Parts: sequence; C-alpha cells; structure tokens
Amino acid sequence: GRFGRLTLDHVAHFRSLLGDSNSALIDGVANAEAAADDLEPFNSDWMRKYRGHTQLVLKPASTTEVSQILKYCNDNMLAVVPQGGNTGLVGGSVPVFDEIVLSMSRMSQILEFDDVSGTLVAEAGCILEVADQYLAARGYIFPLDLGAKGSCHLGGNLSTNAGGLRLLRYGSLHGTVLGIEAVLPDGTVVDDLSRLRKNNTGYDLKQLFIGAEGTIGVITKVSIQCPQRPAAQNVAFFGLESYEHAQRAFREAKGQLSEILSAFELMDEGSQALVHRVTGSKRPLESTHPFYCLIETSGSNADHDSEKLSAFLESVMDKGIVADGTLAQDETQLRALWAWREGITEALGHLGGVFKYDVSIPLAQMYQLVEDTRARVAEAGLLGDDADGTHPVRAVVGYGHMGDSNLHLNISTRRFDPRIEKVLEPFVYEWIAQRQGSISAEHGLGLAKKKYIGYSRSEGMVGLMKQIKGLYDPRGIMNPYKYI
Ligand code: FAD
Ligand code: 2HG
Ligand code: ZN
Repeated sequence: GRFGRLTLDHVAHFRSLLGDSNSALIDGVANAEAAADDLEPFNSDWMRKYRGHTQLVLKPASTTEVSQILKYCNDNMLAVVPQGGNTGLVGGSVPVFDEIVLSMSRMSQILEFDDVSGTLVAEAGCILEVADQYLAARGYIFPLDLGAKGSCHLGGNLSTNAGGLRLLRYGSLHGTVLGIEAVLPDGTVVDDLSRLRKNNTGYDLKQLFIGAEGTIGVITKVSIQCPQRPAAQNVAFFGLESYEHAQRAFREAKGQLSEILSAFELMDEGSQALVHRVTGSKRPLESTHPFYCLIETSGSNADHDSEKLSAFLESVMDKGIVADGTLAQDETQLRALWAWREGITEALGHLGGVFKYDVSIPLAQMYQLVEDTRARVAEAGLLGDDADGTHPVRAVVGYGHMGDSNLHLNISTRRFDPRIEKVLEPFVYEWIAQRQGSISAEHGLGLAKKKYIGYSRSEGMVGLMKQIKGLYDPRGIMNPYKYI
C-alpha cells in the first residue's frame, strides 16, 4: 500500500537511463504475459520456496546507473530488491510482491589486483568462481568458498556475510573485506573502497553493509584481501561411530594439524544416504557409519602435509576415535570427496522441498538438535516418506561446518507442507534460544527468519538495528518486508 505502483512512465524513464535492450531491462509492465518467461528466474528463489511477482528487472552497468535508479525509486516510492546470483537460502533475494528487481549481473568486472599485497577489487556482480579462477592464475585464492560458487556474486556474498567451507582458516568477510563502494537509496555513492588493511579514522561503516542483505543500500564494488594460494591441499574423509567421537576428532585435528588445517566438516549418515540416492556415486568408505568428517589441509609443502595428515589418521584410528578413513590421492579424488559434503544442498534440492535451519550452537550440544527434531517429527507422525503423502517427511539430517559450531539441520520432504512447518517452528528456534545459539549462523534472515530475530537478539539490539535502517533508508524502499 505505501509504495508507488509501476507505470509505463516509470518504465520509459528507466529505458532512458539504461537503454532499450533486453539485456538492460526486462519489462512486464507493458505486457506481463509476453515477459513472463524472462521474469520467472528473477521471481523464484534457488529452493523454489519463495516466489515474487516483479514486473520489472533493471540491470545497471555502472555505479552511476545504480545511483540514478535508486534516486528515482526513492523519489517515487518504488520498492527495490537487489539481486546477485539468487542463490540465497532465506528468501531474501526475490520480491515478496511486485518490487523492482535490481540485478547486478552486468556489473561483473574485475577491476584491479595487486600481486604483492593480494588485494582484489571487483564489481559486485562478479561471480565468486570467476574471481577465484582469476586469482588462481596469479597464485592467490579467494578467502571464501561455497557450493554455490558457480552462480553467487561477490556482492551477494558480502550482503549475506557468507561463511562457507574455509571460514575456519581464512576468517569471516568482516575481517577480509578491506573496502566497499555502495549506493544509498537516495542515490548517494558511499566511497569506502579502501585497499588497505588498516584505517582507524572513525566508524567502520562498511561493516554495516556486510550482512545487511540489501536493506540499507546496494553494494557496487568490493575490495578484499586475498591470501596466497596454498601449494598443497590434502583431504581426508572418515567415518565415526558417534557425535562424541566427532568432537574428539576435531580436538585432535586442531592439535595435530594446527596451522595447516583449513576445513573440518561434519556429515551424518542420513545426509550421505540422500546424496548417494541422488548421485548414485560409489561411497568413499567400505561400510556406513553414523557420522563422517571431512578434513582439509592447506599448506606449502605437499609431502610434509600429507605425512602429517596420514600420521593424524593413523593416530585417531589407533586411539579408537575414527572407525575408518581414506585420503585423497590426487586432485580428482580430492574433488570427489568434497562432493560428498558440498553436494548435499543440491542433492536434497532434487528430492523435493527442504526445510532449512542454519544455526550456531555450542559444539557439545550441536547434534542433539537433529536428534530432538527427528524425534519430534516422528512423534507428530510425519516421518515416513510414503508416496501418498501421509508421512511427508523423508529424513531429518544434520551436517555443517563443525569447525565453526555451525550446523545445517535439513528436513527433506516430498513437498513444502504447512503441517511440517508447524511442527518445526517455533520449536527449533526455542531450542536454540535456550542454549544461547544463533538462529542464523551464515545464511541471514531474509524473509524466512525475519519474524524470529527475537530468538537471537534482544529488544534493545533490534531497536538499534531499526534506527540504522531508518537512517540509511528513511523511506523504507530497500528490500522491504525482510530482515527487521
Ligand atoms: P542473492 O541470493 O542474489 O542475494 C542474497 C541477499 O543479498 C539478498 O537479500 C539480496 O537482496 C542481497 N544482495 C545481493 N547482491 C547485493 C548487492 N550487490 N548489494 C546489496 N544487496 C545485495 N552460504 C554460506 O554462508 N555458506 C555456504 O557454505 C553456503 N553454501 C551454499 C550452497 C548452495 C548450493 C547454495 C544454493 C547456497 C549456499 N549458501 C551458502 C547461501 C549463500 O547466502 C549464497 O550462496 C551467497 O552468499 C549469496 O550470494 P548471491 O549472489 O546468490 O546473493
Ligand atoms: C552448506 O554449508 C551451505 O552447504 C548450505 O551453507 C546449507 O543447504 C544448507 O542447509
Ligand atoms: Zn554452510
């Protein structure tokens, strides 16, 4: 109600800014039916759980164009959803109603790289994998890696403060991002594109944009500190008899592998069985186990690192911590082992609807959430996976970034069903709040968790966040209905 309705005059104005081609603008205002197919990918999220009804997608090619678009939208009370690769998992990247989608896909250039300091500057629409390949050719690595790397944008990564598979080693984007350029809803360009690590002159405002999910402005450029690419990477995959054993293995890994440890990931048997069901790939170990861990090391000396990893595996097997394990012998095997972890999201997506809970919980209690949720779903009579849909839940599985106390609780179903959601929410959020966890470790709030923020943040904190939102976006046009 409080936003303006898009008219042909508005569209004509945007055409005058961006040009007439379909690569710059998709217009469904003039003829909704003719544009429906072109608009569809911008209206539907990665999980096909959230669906908007935008009639207009704008694809600016420069910061000036972003600024002109936002100023016009602000003046005319037109709501805007910034969109990167549209791989977000909380419904934040698609409209709720008919908000304009501002796609960053045409702002994808790598602008600068300093091969002494490792500083990369790129436009926000640059795809993560493209940036990483560019860096690989120069002996560097992007300090973030995740399963959606082939589609997600750097701007989207910053806006969600994505964590990914190697946060354990390279830290969060709050530490590695050196600067940003962003545009505020009134068209003001925020030039904070520092290339340096140190800058203690006033408030560090760029941090507000990291994890803001497009609610206070649009990130247009990114400057980030990239580490040297490790000369050697090794991967071990092992099976364990209990979650308690996984915790012991993590402690041993930190102690024995210390500086070369770059990932410690956990998967339960349920998650691996589903990946196997979808991919049909041969399982890495001879027999099944209740839990699996994937350990990656990144160092400068291949022989030294693989010796260390083999010694580690031998030691944890001798101590009875690990039941069985395997080491990747070459790059192909390394990728194949990673696929059992990285491929879970995609595999579950193929099987139907997935209820996702991306949570931080103190390690000692982390897997208990999966067990308690499974018991609850079973008690409610929903677990069973039968064809007629009487028991629509296929499996309750857990996996995630054990090294960061970050669990991904996934409930795989035949289709999204409100009966299941009722059993899961607010149960899961209450469970987490009782243990002082976070209801969103790395995916953000978006639409999915907006109303549950109070389980992880006090009223005072939410009040401060609302003040910030009001200051940066006083007319409330940026990604409305989401976040707070
Ligand atoms: P989008 O989905 O397009 O947008 C996400 C949010 O950011 C939206 O609110 C949008 O409005 C906003 N936004 C996008 N671009 C901008 C911009 N330039 N300026 C302002 N706001 C913007 N996340 C993790 O943290 N760790 C993982 O390991 C991980 N693995 C994943 C694996 C798969 C297979 C998938 C599908 C997702 C995964 N994710 C993971 C979710 C993660 O949030 C995204 O993959 C990624 O960070 C989002 O980038 P995107 O460009 O797709 O953003
Ligand atoms: C991962 O770690 C991603 O694989 C996605 O964060 C998790 O699908 C999920 O729940
Ligand atoms: Zn994750």
